[in-house]
Amino acid sequence: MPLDERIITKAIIDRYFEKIRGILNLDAAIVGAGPAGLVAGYCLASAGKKVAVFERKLSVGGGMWGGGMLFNEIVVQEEACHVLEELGVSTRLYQEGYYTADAVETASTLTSRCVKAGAPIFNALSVEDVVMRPEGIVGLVVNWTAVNMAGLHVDPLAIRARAVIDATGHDTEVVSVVQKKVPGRLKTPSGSLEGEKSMWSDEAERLTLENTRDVFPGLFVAGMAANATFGGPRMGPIFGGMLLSGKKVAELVFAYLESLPK
Ligand code: 48F
Repeated sequence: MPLDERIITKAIIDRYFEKIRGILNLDAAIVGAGPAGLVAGYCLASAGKKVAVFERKLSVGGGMWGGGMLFNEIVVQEEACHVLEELGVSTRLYQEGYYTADAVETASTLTSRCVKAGAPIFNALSVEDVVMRPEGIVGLVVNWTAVNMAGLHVDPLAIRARAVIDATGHDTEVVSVVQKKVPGRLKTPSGSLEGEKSMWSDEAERLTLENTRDVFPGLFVAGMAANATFGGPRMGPIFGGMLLSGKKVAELVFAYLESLPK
């Protein structure tokens, strides 16, 4: 069969626009395709919610690919292994309580399960602001990462979402934006972003789960962003807290969506 470049071009344009037109009105928008965001996307889409993930980089998977210091293995504690098993990632017992997984297998499998569950991922798109109404956050403002990198003066576009999840990791970018717009109004002890503390794996993993919650009307935090928002420490290359946080935020957002008027 002779190939026609015009059809190839049209196929890509048609399919992309079909995909992006389908997510202009979401139940939940997830910012950041790291472990927390991917698990949240998988869980919410599996529960029947209309959800999409927005990732600034071309590659998805966040901080998983390089394991610890580029040794591409990750550690997961026993309590979180069931999340990897549910999603089809192989784990190996290292010593009692500690399991390891191949970082590349983990990143690629979580990505695949998220998309196949029905949560499309829009990569190379940066979330630069939120859409706000008196009742809270009702969407995201997005632009091409390439536009931002080039410093081009180009207006962004907006996406509606009944709930937004900040899963941007250490950057905590959505919460930072909200803090600038409405200073002192976050549901944190100080009303502001508390900031991430130095490494303490055990405490950090416990707090990641505890800190996974709503932080402003319509805005939830998950993963490392939850600790940065509420002042928890970093944990290094142990990923159980991220996986459990993705699951927990999906449950919280599901309950929140169910509580909203239809
Ligand atoms: O950093 P990341 O993997 O966040 P996470 O899911 O997991 C944290 C761990 O990787 C590790 C750790 C513990 O094990 O401390 O760091 O909490 O993924 C966050 C993703 O968000 C993207 C960023 O490129 C990364 O892939 N991101 C950040 N800011 C934006 C964004 C933004 N403004 N718009 C879109 N994506």
